[in-house]
Amino acid sequence: MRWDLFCRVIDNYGDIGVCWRLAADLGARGEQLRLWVDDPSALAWMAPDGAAGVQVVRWTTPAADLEPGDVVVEAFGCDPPPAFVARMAARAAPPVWINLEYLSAEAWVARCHGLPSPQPGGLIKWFYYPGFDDATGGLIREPGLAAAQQAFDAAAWLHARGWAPRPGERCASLFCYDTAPVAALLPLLARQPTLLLLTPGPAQRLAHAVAPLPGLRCVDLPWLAQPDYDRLLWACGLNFVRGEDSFVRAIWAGRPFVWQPYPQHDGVHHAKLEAFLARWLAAAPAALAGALRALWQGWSGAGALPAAWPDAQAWADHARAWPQTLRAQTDLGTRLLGFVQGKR
Ligand code: TRH
Repeated sequence: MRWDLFCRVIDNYGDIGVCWRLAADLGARGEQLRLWVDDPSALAWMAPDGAAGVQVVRWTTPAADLEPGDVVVEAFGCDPPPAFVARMAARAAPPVWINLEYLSAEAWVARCHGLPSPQPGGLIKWFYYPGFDDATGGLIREPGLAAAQQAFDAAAWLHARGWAPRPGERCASLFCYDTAPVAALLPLLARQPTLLLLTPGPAQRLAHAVAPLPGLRCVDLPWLAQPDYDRLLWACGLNFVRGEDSFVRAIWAGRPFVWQPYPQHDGVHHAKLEAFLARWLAAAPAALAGALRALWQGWSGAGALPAAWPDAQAWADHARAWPQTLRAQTDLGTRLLGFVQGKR
């Protein structure tokens, strides 16, 4: 099918990150996509090699005068241009129109996923919610992911980039918002010899504002292409991630991670955090669940960072085992293709 995927970059990199991830996944399955984006600048580092089947179109005002394809996806309610919508309505068989929403583990997501929203001109826009169970739109997980992870040589990859840990050092990565309590985290990490790989932006700014600590070696990373950022998550024994896309990729990495949800003024990120913690820790041993909950809450500003660190082995076991259930579910790309076929 021919797809038009609309993306407006509001802030940060998740809008384009999620859209690119989805476009590349669908393109690899033989779909033809136009990715409309108002600010494609981040793609220069995120996707320097492009992707099969994906054409990037600069979303200008007024927008390019192109004929809609078979499917229109607007990411995060970004409203395709009115003239484009008018052309959608004018087609004998209007495209299937999807509003791809933000990811949340909250229970209401299952109730809202797949609901229709009638639009002027007789069109219907369908709400598509990613999520963590079969009643939602699922999580992006491209078909080759598990095999690529299995074939990956972490030590060789880190060594080739000059980021190899010294003997006895654990390797950790940090990707966070400006609100993260990095100054309180670093002494906790320094209790064990640690190589901390800092992503550009807040992680580097905040870490460099802390005086050097014995036991902690900080290295600045450049922005990595998405496939290399994945490899970084697979290579590290501990990852701090944020937002939406890096969060999902850290789950698939099967390594211990700490998630910082995108901070929102109304505090709804705390509800998002609690909803995920409830799912993620439901089957975890009680001591581990308590320690992880306190750490994640402290990292997201719902309390102070606890002095006690979760048991490393129990955490590693949980991080490896938990995604197995999710892997047994159908991924988002497959579900979306089925959803669209069902609406055509
Ligand atoms: O950048 P983010 O904070 O994006 C956020 C969230 O999506 C949030 O939900 C949304 O409301 C807000 O944007 C507008 O975090 P996220 O979602 O992890 O996106 C970062 C993207 O950048 C992701 O696709 C991974 C990618 N990335 C790289 O490709 N290379 C890198 O070196 C790094 C650090 C990230």
